[in-house]
Amino acid sequence: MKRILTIQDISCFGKCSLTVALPLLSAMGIETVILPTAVLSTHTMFKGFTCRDLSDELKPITEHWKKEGITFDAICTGYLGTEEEIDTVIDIIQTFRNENTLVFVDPAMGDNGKLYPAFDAYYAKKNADLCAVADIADPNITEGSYLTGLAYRESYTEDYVKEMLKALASLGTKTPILTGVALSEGKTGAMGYDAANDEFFFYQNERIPASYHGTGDIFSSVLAGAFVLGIDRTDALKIAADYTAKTIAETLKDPADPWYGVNFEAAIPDLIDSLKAVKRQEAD
Ligand code: PXL
Repeated sequence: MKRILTIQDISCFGKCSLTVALPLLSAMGIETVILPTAVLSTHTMFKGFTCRDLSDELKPITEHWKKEGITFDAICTGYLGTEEEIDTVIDIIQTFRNENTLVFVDPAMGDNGKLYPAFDAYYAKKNADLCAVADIADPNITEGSYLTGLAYRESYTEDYVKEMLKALASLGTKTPILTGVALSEGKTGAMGYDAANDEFFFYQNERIPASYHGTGDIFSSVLAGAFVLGIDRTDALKIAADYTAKTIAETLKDPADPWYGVNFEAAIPDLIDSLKAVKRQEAD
């Protein structure tokens, strides 16, 4: 069984970060080890959320793991809290990585041209250091623009996306993947760039005109899981994008759909079916 370490916060209520990563990766048949960086009452889109930073716990926890000889096939990071925490996480990655470890970074810090309320430009710059040690990093266009310094654009061409991917690769990320890439009317997709082979890859599906919190975390968890299972990169994008779309579609079925997160639970059987289908196809 593959074993993944996921490092991000626990927002107790709100369906994002660890409360989606753990169930989804487990459902994908991957042993999932969690390292909570902070515990919040809710995610930061609620007013008045509480937050207890757990940075001081990260070193003692990981030192214990090291003594126990615990290893990981992949290390994934998501929403982190502070610049110091990013430094600690980079240390943890360097301590546990070997030549076979997949390091997957989701530099979660903003959307729609803006950083989340807790972050500023210094935090964004620090995230670029984290992306520098990543095999795969999957920012959206907003995050990509903060990471690379390229101007944020709401409408853009394929050349802009490719330029941003190359700029992300020059930070050090081996395979950057930009999410929320809209290149045709009514579609949304993700484009990746394999810097070593100078190859782009792309998958898009129908854009559902609704936006919910936590879908970026869902996409990243499933994508990281698919890569760690050794699934081909374009199939991995398809599995993650189609599952994320399905979670939104399930949410929209409910007339009292909650704004704070999606009904990812109802779509888990679809995720498992799509994994089985890809494995059957790869076996043929
Ligand atoms: O979904 C990203 C995320 C994760 N964790 C916390 C957040 C957010 C986005 O706002 O607030 C605490």
